[in-house]
Amino acid sequence: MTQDLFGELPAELTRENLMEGAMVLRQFALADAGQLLNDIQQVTVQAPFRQMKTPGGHTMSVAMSCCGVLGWVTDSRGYRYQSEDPVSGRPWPAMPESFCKLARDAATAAGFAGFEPDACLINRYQPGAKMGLHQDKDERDFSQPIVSVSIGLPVAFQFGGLKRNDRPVRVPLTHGDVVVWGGAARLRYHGVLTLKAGGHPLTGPYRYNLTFRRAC
Ligand code: MD3
Ligand code: FE
Repeated sequence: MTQDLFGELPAELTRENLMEGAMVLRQFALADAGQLLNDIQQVTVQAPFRQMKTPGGHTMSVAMSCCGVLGWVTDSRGYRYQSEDPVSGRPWPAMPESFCKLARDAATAAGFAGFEPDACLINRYQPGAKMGLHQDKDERDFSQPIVSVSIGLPVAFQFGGLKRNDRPVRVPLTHGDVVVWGGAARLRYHGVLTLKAGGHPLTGPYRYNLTFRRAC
């Protein structure tokens, strides 16, 4: 039953240290995936998925929404966190309890007890969507970790170094996997390779990623 599209994945709950500060909790969110998807649906009724524009004028291939006190946005003015959804002008939807609990529990399991995210970015990848190598540095306090949750279709994640040119390693991320990035890993370059077409029993043609951050 468990996905094994990369042929070498552990089919159980395991913890692996990818690199200093980067902990992969395989299948940590598996039992919660249905609830998380329901809550993604609720959030995105209020704050629909949209493809934002980069400051350089390119439309992102990943569709995004946010929940929590702060949401991440990009437009011609730059990248930033803000408390209103620019599409509706209203505050972002509250972070569902299922999201908060998972983020806290995963952070604790990875050694970051006390993590209280104030921002959750919801990324939706369709076939062909990707995210180029970048750093997450729009947050105030880099001593706070980032928790990311993968739901639906598998993808190859790229995990690089502190310089854009450092050669990235490829890490398969599949349904239910959670990664906690903190400490020395927090400012590493990372990205997502192009999503291949497929069908997942819970998400159909999509991969979702929830990224929990302490933005301020
Ligand atoms: C490594 N999202 O939204 S999450 C992003 O799968 C983002 O949608 C990807 O990168 C996605 O900014 C990857 C994994 C991730 C998130 C933050 C990191 C990896 C990270 C911060 C530092 C190092
Ligand atoms: Fe990122």
